[in-house]
Amino acid sequence: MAISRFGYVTLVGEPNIGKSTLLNQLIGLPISIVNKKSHTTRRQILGVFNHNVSQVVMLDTPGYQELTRAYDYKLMRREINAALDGSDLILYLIDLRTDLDIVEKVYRRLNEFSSNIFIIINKIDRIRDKSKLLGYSEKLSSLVDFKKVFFISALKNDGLKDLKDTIADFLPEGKAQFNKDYQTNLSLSERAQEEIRNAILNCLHEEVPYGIEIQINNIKKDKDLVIHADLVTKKKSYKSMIIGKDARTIKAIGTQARNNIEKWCGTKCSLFLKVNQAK
Ligand SMILES: Nc1nc2c(ncn2[C@@H]2O[C@H](COP(=O)(O)OP(=O)(O)OP(=O)(O)O)[C@@H](O)[C@H]2O)c(=O)[nH]1
Ligand SMILES: [Mg+2]
Repeated sequence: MAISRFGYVTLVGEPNIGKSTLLNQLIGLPISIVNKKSHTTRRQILGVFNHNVSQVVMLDTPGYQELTRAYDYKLMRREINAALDGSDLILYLIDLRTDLDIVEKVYRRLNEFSSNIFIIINKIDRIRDKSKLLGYSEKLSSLVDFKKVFFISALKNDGLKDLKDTIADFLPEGKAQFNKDYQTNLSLSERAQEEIRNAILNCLHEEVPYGIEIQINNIKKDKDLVIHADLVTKKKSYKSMIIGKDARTIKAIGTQARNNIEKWCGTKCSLFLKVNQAK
């Protein structure tokens, strides 16, 4: 089908609400890493899909927080604002635990960028008593004037067909801007970096994962993929935690990241990780 509609759709919502899970489901590929810990997505990630007569450019963003003292949040807020700027449609993700006062505040901020806002209530697979959904959405309608509300489970792929159809119909008329095979703006090196970060989030805890910078020093793809990366931390104590007893932690990070990289690149991957302490 020829493409006659085109637009930018931005996913926004508090950390851990399921933005990256939804992006991956809509694109049909694990583009953006998903983790049970908060603050998984650190930068703007773009995924593209064609649906019916539309080409949809979807932007995943770091978790949006009204109140935070996190030292690097300014940077992430900049990423969120950059993604929101120029959106044709904003998908604001919440769940039944999201405080309605916060929804109202965030909604007002989003409105400064666009009045085209769909509210997406995610994780409905967790709600046994479905009547709660109705009560929540009634309260919501009395507070904010959104275009549409959807009840979905991004994890279970529930309600996504309707969402996808509605997004595709909603976008303005326009020509496709990307080749039909184009799926993401992340380079091979950036995707590898994301997988290493996800493995770090799984293998290390509390503040440690957030105090590690990943530098891809060399990436080469012939028949197989070969990656050399440094894990850089400012803290001496973190360095020994990353390595772990008998180098078990760094090995676990390497194995997990390598397996996931191999899943999407479809070839064997040799991954060499080195831990460095920044001066
Ligand atoms: N039960 C349930 N869990 C979900 C659903 N969607 C996402 N999750 C889980 O929620 C956690 C966070 O998902 P992410 O997609 O990483 O959330 P995010 O909003 O991108 O998080 P940040 O990048 O930290 O802002 C993961 O453990 C997901 O498996 C859902 O529909 N139902
Ligand atoms: Mg995310």
